[in-house]
Amino acid sequence: LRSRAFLSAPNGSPMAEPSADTFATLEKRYRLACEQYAELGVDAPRAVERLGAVAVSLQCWQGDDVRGFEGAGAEIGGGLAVTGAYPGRARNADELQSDLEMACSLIPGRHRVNLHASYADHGGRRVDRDALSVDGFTGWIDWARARRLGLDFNPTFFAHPLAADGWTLSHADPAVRRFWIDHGRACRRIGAAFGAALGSPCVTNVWIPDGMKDVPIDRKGPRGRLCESLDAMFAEPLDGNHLRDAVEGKLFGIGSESYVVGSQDFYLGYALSRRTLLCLDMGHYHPTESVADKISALLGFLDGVLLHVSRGIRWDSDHVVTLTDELEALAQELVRGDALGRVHLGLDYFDASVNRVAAWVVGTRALLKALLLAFLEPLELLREVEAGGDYTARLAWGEEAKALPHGAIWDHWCARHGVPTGTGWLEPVPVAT
Ligand code: RNT
Ligand code: ZN
Repeated sequence: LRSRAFLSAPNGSPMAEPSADTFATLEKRYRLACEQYAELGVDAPRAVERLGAVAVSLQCWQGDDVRGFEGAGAEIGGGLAVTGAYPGRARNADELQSDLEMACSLIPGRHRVNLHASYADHGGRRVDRDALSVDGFTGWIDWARARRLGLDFNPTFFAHPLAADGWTLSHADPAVRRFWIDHGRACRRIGAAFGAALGSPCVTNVWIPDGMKDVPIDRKGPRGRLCESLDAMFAEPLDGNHLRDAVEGKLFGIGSESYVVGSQDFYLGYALSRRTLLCLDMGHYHPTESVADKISALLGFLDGVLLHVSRGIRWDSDHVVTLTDELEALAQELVRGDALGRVHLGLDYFDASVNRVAAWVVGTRALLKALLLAFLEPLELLREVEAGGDYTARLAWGEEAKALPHGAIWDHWCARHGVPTGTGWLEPVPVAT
C-alpha cells in the first residue's frame, strides 16, 4: 500500500460489465424515469445523447500535485499551494498516463487531457522553458492518439528560477520578460502541433502569477508591460483549427493579495480586443460572485470561453469538484443559454489529501452529472411560466425538478458506457489508511 503499485489499473481494462440481472433492473428504472420525464415534456434519451457529446478536459496536474517532470522538489510557487500527503503521487509520464487511463476507464464518455509545459519529456535532456518544442511531447501525443483523447495545453509561468520573485510577463527586467515571451511562443507552437496531430483544436491557456503582496504605487506599469508581452507572444499567426488561445485572470493569490496584474478586467479587455478566449476559473472570483451569471454576458461579445471548473473553499483552494449549487447553476446556464458549443470545459483543482485517481473521477463525474441534470430540466415548462410572469410556479417547479429521478438515467448511462454505476467505481481504487 505504501508503494505505487496499488494504483495501477487492472490491466488497464475497463470494469466488468454489470450482470444481466443488474442491467435488467437498471433498464427498468430507466424506462420508468423516462416516462416520468416525458410527462413534463422532457426527452430523457435525448438528454443522454447530448451529454454524450460533452468533452471535459482532465487536468494532468491533479495526478502529481502540480510537480511536473522538470526536476525533483521544485517549489510550485506562483502562490499556488497543494496540501495533503496521500500516497501514490505519479512520478513520471508512465505513471501519470496509467493513472489517467484508470480515471478515464471510470468516467463515462470521451474526454480530453490538459497538459502543462512542465510535463515535457525530452528523454532526460534538460530543455529550458524558452526552448521547448513538440519533441518533448511526442510521447504524450502518441499516448493521446492511441486512446482517442484530445489534448489541451498551458505554458508554465511558475516553479522556475526566473519566476521565483513572482513576476514573469510583466517583469520590470526586459530579459526576464523576453524569456517568458519565448516560453509562451514555444507553447503556442506546441499547442498547434497537438491540435494538428490529434485533429481537434488545442486550447492553450495563459495564466501568470504576477502581482503584489502589498499595495503598489504603480499599477499601470506592469499592466502595460503585460499587454506588450502578450501581444509579442500571440504575434505569430497559427491555425485556429489547431490552436485556441485563452487568457485567465484572477482576483488574488497567496503573495499577490493586493494587486494582480492579470485581473479579470485586464483580461476581459484583452480577450475582447485581441479575440482570444477568456478563461473563467470558478475559484478566481469573490466568493459570492456567480460564474454562471457571467456566461451569457461574456458570450454576447466574446467568441468563446474556457471554464476552469474548480471548487474554492474560503479562497482559491482548488478542492475536488463536487455537485454543489454553484456547479448546478453553471451547468444550467450552459444548457439554458445554449452555450455549450462555445464553452470549453476544463477541470482545475489539485488535492493531495485523497486518492488522486478518485479526485479526477469524482470531479469529472460531478460535472457530467450537473450537465445531465441541466439537460433533464423541464425547460419548456420553466420558460413558459417565467415568460407568463408566474414566478411562483417557476419557484415551485424549480424545486420539484431537483427531486426527479435523474439517478436512474445517470446509472443507465454509466452502464451503457461500460463504467461502474453508483460508487462501484471506488472498488478498483485502493484506499490508503
Ligand atoms: C492558478 C490558475 C491556473 C493553475 C493551473 C495549474 O490560479 O488557476 O489555471 O491552477 O495552471
Ligand atoms: Zn485555473
